[in-house]
Amino acid sequence: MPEQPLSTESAAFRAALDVIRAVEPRVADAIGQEIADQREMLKLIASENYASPATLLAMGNWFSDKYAEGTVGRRFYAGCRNVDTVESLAAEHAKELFGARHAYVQPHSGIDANLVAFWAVLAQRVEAPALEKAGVRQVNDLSEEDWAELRRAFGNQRMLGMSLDAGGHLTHGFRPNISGKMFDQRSYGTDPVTGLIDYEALRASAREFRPLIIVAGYSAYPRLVNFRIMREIADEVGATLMVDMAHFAGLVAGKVLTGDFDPIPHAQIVTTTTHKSLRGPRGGMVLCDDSLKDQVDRGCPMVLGGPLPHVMAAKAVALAEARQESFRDYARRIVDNSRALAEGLVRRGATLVTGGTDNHLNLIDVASSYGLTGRQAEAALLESGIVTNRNAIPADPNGAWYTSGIRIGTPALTTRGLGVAEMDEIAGLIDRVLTEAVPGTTGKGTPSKAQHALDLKVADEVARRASDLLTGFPLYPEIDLS
Ligand code: DSN
Repeated sequence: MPEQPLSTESAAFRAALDVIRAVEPRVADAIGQEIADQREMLKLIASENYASPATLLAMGNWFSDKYAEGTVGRRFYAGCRNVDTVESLAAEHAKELFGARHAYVQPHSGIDANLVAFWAVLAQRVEAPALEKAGVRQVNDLSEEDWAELRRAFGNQRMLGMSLDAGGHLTHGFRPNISGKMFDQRSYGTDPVTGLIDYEALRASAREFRPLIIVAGYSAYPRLVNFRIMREIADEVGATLMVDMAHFAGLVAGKVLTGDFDPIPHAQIVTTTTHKSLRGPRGGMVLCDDSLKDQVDRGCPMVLGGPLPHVMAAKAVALAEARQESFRDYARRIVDNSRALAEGLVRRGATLVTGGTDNHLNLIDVASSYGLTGRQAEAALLESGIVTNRNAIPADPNGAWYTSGIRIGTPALTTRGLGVAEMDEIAGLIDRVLTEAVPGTTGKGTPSKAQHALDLKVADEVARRASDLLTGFPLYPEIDLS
């Protein structure tokens, strides 16, 4: 057989690893091991994906060395013309892809994007009126007394966000996060029977609490959110609607979520990460209407350090990819796969929070289905070659650390090309492991929420089957590092 010519991608990554290996071989080895591990594992973490080689390569270059505080054409440093090019490209692609009026692509992560959004709203709704009242243009011109009053006002604002156990996110006003220290937060939950957001309860809570900001969006809610109703409620109580679409941005980009379920036409401000279902580099982004554009553009230096131009370059590449027709097909397949996984699990007797899914994720109630905590289930699945994460479920009897849920998502496996038939088989593998696993005991023989026991033979058989299944769907088939 004649030897296959080396692909461009293989040559590029091999050369990069050779250069790294010459300086610190252990780093090169760890990078090589990471792709080997990812190729072997059945990755069901709902917030992870596999970025394209072009996206990955766009991050490893000289842009990393450049400071570029400010915005396009208005930098605090000289020599930013190439950074301006990639930042403009990323923003243009984002605006076109999502139909947004304005895009700010500098946030380094989801929390950064949320902080930019919170402070943009605070600047618009709290700071601007205070400046106007004092008859000055900027905060440096305020008297000490007026400044002290404004700082008190910043610390005295309210936010309404989804509760953590209903699937909300720590950065939506919870105490361990800075957002909870900034805002007086109240949560909305889900209906105890259906598990769905109860919009009338939310409306009643908003009427009573009168928040400055209502945050919609989630990291573990398996259904759709009606952003038209959320905006109606926000308008009624004088709140700004902010949507954190980090988890489902890929479904918005791929036009699976449209109309009432597309946040862009309804929210004044939308944040996202770029690395989850959107399949870009690790990072964040803010989209907004014209009313908040100027405040959002002050994200750096307001809450961000200098932008990461190498990551903005990769965002531009990934967003260009997401504008291709094939991305719509990808987004549709994510949801088809998620539904197939749900059906396979329910058919085998598992209980899912809300009974199923409309998006990219499912939440298995492993306590009522299998008598396990989330932590035990997560460990048993990992032993069997299936990577998931534990997650609280509504009114979780095991609390936020051990939890009673396992969250599973399909963006990553869909990127590898797995389809609904494979999802049904994976549901069978998950069900087998969780049926066979039993709660363990502590060293003193008392029941443990952390330990579990699983027959090694079962774990091995499942891991082997998972690995065989993945062989038919190679990860990065164009990259050969051997
Ligand atoms: N870590 C992300 C997730 O897993 O949902 C959110 O921050």
